[in-house]
Amino acid sequence: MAAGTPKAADGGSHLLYGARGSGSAAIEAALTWTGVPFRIVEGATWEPGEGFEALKATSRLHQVPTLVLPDGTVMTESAAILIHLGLAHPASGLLPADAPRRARALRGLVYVAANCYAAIGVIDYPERWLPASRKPARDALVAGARERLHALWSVFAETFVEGDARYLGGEAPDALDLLAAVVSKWSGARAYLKAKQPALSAIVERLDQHPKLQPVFARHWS
Ligand SMILES: N[C@@H](CCC(=O)N[C@@H](CS)C(=O)NCC(=O)O)C(=O)O
Repeated sequence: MAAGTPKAADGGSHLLYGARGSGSAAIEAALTWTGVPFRIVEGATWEPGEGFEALKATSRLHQVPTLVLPDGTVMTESAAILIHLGLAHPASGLLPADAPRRARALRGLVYVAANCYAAIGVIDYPERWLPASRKPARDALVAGARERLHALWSVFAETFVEGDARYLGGEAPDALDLLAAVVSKWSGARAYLKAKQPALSAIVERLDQHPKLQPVFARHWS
């Protein structure tokens, strides 16, 4: 994967700012799934360097994933990026063609981003909510956010897992599978799901092993 400092995508390809083990894995998986050409620039808050400097010049919150479209449009927010890719590539199945199923997938994508991903932001960066001088309160905030995150995953499982479906999308994965599989990697969620929500646990583990996506996940989590 090429590192570099381009601010906009060029040559007709998407440019993904990302880092190993981060939320960029969901977008990398979606780009791989659709088959569109893309390049990766490695960089993140915790990975300073040339790539991170380019990311800082591209996106105000300096977060990954940030995707630069071939026309130079900058996209952040995982759920929005996945929805965009699904709309731009309808044949990919990232978004279901059937309107009720698509509505359900959109609901799930926003649920994961607004609830689960947001809780992880509190767990990873409590200093953004409480100053260092308030260490006991900060520790309590992290513990509470982690507990809330796990409860949010239970609500997700109870709302979005259908019977003994192979994936959240049904027989084949969709964008919701990709986001749920990646965001559930953090803050003990996979162990929690294994113990409390075995059907969702089986789905995300199945997705990890999907032949088209396994190389992406292996690059991020090996
Ligand atoms: N709302 C964003 C959250 C993205 C996010 O929190 N990304 C993390 C990595 S997984 C990040 O870059 N954190 C660094 C920071 O916030 O400084 C989304 O849904 O994509």
